[in-house]
Amino acid sequence: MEKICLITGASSGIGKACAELFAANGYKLILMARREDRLMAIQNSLEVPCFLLKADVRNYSEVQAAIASLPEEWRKIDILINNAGLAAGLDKFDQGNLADWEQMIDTNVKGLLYVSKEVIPLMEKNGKGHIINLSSTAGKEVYALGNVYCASKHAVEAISKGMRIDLLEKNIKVTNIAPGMVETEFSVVRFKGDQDRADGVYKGLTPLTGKDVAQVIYFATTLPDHVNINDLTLTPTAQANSFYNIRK
Ligand code: 8X3
Repeated sequence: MEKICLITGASSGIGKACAELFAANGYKLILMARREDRLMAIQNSLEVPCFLLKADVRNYSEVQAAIASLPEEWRKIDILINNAGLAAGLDKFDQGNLADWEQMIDTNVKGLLYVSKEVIPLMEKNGKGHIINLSSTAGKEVYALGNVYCASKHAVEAISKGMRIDLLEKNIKVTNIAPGMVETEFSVVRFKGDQDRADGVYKGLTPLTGKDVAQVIYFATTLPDHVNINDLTLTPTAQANSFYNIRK
């Protein structure tokens, strides 16, 4: 039977890798992101039906309008991957940039809430659903200079736990996925385009790729109806947690 997966932040990184993997497994995709040109390029590269939603998850009215615009045949959403998120800056707390803080909290926390709020009623109507929330090892431990980014991912962890409890009666699975170092645009965005600094984050070790994370996410969706992965942390083999890794 045809299944539909909605992915936020689908234009790059883990989101794009999920789009490719779920498409390869026959899913129809609803791809949400701000960058429509990128979404169109992804759509053109995939061989499954895609519905594109140009929306900024930070803007509740945009999210509401986007989900409301889905035609009837696209409203039976089986899987929601709450992937949109970012880190902005790596500064001492007292030197933190207010715009960075707001961007992280608005995207990583409020964006996830907004999209979930609009999609859950569709899953409820469908009698089941699966929400995958992208947290991070930064949601497990707070590291130096990570302050607000770590806080936003700790919030994702709490939201995953809360959703799992409150959505029990709606038969909606909630899976929290916490990757460690993944080489995507993540660090380039965090360091505002400083590619050398971004490269330094992964120097001397083999980081995860978006595809690695997508494979784990996909696996979580292949389990029988009565089985759920609540929480899963994955890191490169060379990384133990936020604090310890080995570089050559
Ligand atoms: C990304 C992992 O270590 O940069 O969420 O916080 S880390």
